[in-house]
Amino acid sequence: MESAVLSRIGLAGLAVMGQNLALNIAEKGFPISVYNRTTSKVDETVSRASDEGSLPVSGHHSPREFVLSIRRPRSIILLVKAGNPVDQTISALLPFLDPGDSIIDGGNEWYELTERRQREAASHGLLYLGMGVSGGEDGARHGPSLMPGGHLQAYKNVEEILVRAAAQVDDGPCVTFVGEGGAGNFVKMVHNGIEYGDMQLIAEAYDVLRSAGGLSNSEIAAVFEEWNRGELESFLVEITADIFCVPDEHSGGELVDKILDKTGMKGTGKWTVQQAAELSIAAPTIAASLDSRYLSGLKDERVAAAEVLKQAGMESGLLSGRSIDKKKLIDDVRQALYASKICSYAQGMNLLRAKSEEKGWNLNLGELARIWKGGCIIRARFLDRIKKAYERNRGLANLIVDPEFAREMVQRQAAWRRVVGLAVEVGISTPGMCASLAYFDTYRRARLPANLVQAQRDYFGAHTYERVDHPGSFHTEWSKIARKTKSGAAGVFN
Ligand code: 2AM
Repeated sequence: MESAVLSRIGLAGLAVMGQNLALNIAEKGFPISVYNRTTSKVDETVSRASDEGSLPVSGHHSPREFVLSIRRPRSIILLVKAGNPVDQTISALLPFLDPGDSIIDGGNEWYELTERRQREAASHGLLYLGMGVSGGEDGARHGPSLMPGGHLQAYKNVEEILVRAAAQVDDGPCVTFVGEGGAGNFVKMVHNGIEYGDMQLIAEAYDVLRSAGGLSNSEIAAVFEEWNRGELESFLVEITADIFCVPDEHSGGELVDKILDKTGMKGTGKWTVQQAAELSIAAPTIAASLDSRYLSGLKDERVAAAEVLKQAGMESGLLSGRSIDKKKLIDDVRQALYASKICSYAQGMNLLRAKSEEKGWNLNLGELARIWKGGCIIRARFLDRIKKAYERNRGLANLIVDPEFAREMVQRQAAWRRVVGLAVEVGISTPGMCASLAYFDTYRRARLPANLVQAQRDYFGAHTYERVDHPGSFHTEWSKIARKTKSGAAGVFN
């Protein structure tokens, strides 16, 4: 009797993401119960459900009523602020949950907190998932990319729902069971780190086109629109083209020129860089993107520095006298952006692999690239190529050495060097492109000057070194021998 009115699933936390995901799930035919601490948002969601096509959403004002309205074994998605609010929401629901029920945290949670909550949930017989959700408001409503990790059974209980609610691409829904523990949150964190890189690289492309190429906003819009029809086709390139078309209602011109040049952030990029450092994985493009956000925040200092350096003789027009072939520059920047992006993704993927090895998550990098093809902010045509690269070789050491990507990098490197060279010469900071190029040039070189650093370490700290021609570790009395040698031989300057 009662089961006829019970919901298939519940969702607690009805801010923008929660509301939209609840409506999406309901639209796919799964009756859903919703709850929010501030109950006006419950009523708002129910009213939207009615406006958007009598969707099966039932609103509840108390945690008890909410939990009891869901069919057992219950699955409840939480979309509340990460951190304490998740614990507080779980505490509110816990007295009414039964063994076998599942909690699915869809926030951008730190993966270790998810693992802690998983253990606590298990002590109550509950199952737990930490699920990355990407795609913003629109993605949540019409099909996000979903990255669930934790208890496999908790995933199985909602698989049919997630598969329908996720974005759909040519090779399936953008959801997969990522792995155990906090794997879902970790993968979402790295996704966001990669997103920082993509946004920074696009911003640098814009800066070179604007500052060196002298392109107007409408010309830049046309360039990005054109790029979105080729290898760079992606959500971020598409929205970037739109941004340059939006006029400023207040004072004419385009709105983009009136926006204060200070970037906000919520922390997942910082976590990505911290994790990369913890795991000894080089992620210079992502780190450069994070640093750029920090430096962008120092607006007042930058304005003052510009003035001090002008007084000190810094020329503002380093470009003067240079003739720039606009068409060639645009084509070079496209290639530089693409090659830089490959290096950035290579860093993110290698970070995922290192964590997977540490935690035993057995992450499938090709499958992760696949579920990022739709729904999420970094969705892009070339993710299909990344997927295929890992399908060809699951143990691929680095995307750069996949034969197809290797060929593309070589084809683009001359243009890439021209763009970075020009930017360096005329003083347009391109930290992301420079970091990517340096990553490429470091990774591809069979011999680095690390021999000298080893010698220095052994000189002052007796840290020992290995030799290229004999096994074992060696130590040399550098200063003694150097003194003797110097006293015996005339230097070139003597
Ligand atoms: P609220 O509407 O009652 O503020 C994003 O802020 C979401 O997280 C909102 O749904 C918000 O609920 C919820 N949230 C924030 N802090 C919370 C807390 N301590 N307990 C429960 N929900 C919280």
